[in-house]
Amino acid sequence: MWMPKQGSCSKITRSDFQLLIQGKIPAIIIKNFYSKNQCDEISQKINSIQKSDFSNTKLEHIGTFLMAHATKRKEYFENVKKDKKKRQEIFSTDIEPTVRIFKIFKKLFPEYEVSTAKELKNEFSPYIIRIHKKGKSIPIHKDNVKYEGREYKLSKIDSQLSCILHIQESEKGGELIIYDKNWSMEDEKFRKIDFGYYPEIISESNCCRISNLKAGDLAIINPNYFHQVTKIEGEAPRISLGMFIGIFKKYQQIVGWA
Ligand SMILES: O=C(O)CCC(=O)C(=O)O
Repeated sequence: MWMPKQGSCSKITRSDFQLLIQGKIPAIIIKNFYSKNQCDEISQKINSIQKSDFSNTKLEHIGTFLMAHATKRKEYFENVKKDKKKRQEIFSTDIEPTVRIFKIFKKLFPEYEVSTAKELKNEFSPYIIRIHKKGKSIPIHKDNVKYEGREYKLSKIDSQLSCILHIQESEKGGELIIYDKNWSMEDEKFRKIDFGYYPEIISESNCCRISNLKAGDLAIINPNYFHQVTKIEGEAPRISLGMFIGIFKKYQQIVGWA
């Protein structure tokens, strides 16, 4: 069975990450990475930012993400600087997500330097918060900065992981499905014009449906494996924080970005 490795931070080992990178397990799940109270505090701050944002009543995310700026480098780094104040409003220092998530990697990969990705003097976006309301789903897709981010030095990493911190769960739906299919170039013929891939791409693949994720849980996946999020049902939005992790073996560097 293709099953996630689940446990508290102290139960996760370096070899679990090797298994994830090799596609031998679909995910690493760390339950209660944040407490329910911490998630409530974060959700309230996100709600107040949403309410004060009169320009966009359908705010679906807070933060800047690289793949929306694959060819707009200057704009990307400018937006990242502008977002800083909002990030500080949402997270007090003791629950700052880069500090918490990087700590996992610092412990398991002590010979590696761990930080937010930088290019020259520019810092990448450290994470993105997604606020997905009723009816929203994320189609079958993969994330691969080596292919999609060729304009950035980040594309030279050896391996990419994706960390998803759940801040508020939806009442129903919003499940993460990971397919046992690693993207390769020839899969591009199944790519949709806007975003994602036609379902034929995974028609013969086993999958792992992760439906037990609650606020506070951290899911780590290998995003080069096709994955999707099912339609959100019920009134409560699904709020999650996403951060990619890149591993440069040669430089013994681990970097985070969104
Ligand atoms: O929110 C999730 O569970 C997965 C998000 C996602 O599709 C991604 O990080 O690429």
